[in-house]
Amino acid sequence: MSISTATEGIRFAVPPAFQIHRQVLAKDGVAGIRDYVTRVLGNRPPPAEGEADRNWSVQFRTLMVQGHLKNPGELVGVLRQSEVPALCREILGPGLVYSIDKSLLRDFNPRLRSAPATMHFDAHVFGPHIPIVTVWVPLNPVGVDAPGLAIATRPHWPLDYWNELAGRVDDAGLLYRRIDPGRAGIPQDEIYALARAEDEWPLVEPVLDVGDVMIFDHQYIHGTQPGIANPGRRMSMEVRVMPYAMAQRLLAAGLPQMFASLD
Ligand SMILES: O=C(O)CCC(=O)C(=O)O
Repeated sequence: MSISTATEGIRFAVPPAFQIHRQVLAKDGVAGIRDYVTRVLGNRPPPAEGEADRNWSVQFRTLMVQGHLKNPGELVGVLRQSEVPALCREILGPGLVYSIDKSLLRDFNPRLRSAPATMHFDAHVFGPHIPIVTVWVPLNPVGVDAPGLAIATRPHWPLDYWNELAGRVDDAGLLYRRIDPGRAGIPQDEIYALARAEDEWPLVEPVLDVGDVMIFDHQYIHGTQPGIANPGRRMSMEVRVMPYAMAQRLLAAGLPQMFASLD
């Protein structure tokens, strides 16, 4: 595939958000989620010899089905009691929900050979036409010793990969036919090679502490931060937020998923 990276000429009704907010979450609340992740993911079996660990994330919905989680508010309450809903309202407007199916917890453990998330747009989850942000919450410090995220500072970059997502929306302009999840990810080295060819380096690897959140629009490509020499274990939570009215339309069109209120 030939890659073009120009983003000039793209007009945004609302500029896609890319924000870091420091010390907005209660540290004891974050520690509670970290203990929870340790309980639900910490004892997973190691992968088979020579295999990578691909079971280092779990969706809220799966936890509910397994009986580990009665109410996703047990996890998202830490965000709801912070300024995060107001920050999301500034971006998306009033009346917000989060996805129970597509919000998740992660336990990246190099000892188990956890496979880094390759680069992707979160737009491949619901489709590029849906207004949505990811609230990414580190549960331990990331960016120096433990891998956080590598994320592009330019929406729709690389453009050809973004364009691949467009055109997969149904005729009613609502439901999105997902790219095969196995193909939705793009190897980090390919993205870093493209970045090297750019005049302005388009990737950042934010250093985040417990209590910080990163909020980014699904139009930014990102993946697990590569390149840390002896990476430490990292736990995190990612919550995908969209307008209630949008979720209602998706549900009415038959999307078999669950949402809960962020407000
Ligand atoms: O936590 C990671 O390493 C990947 C996170 C991710 O892919 C996401 O937030 O969509």
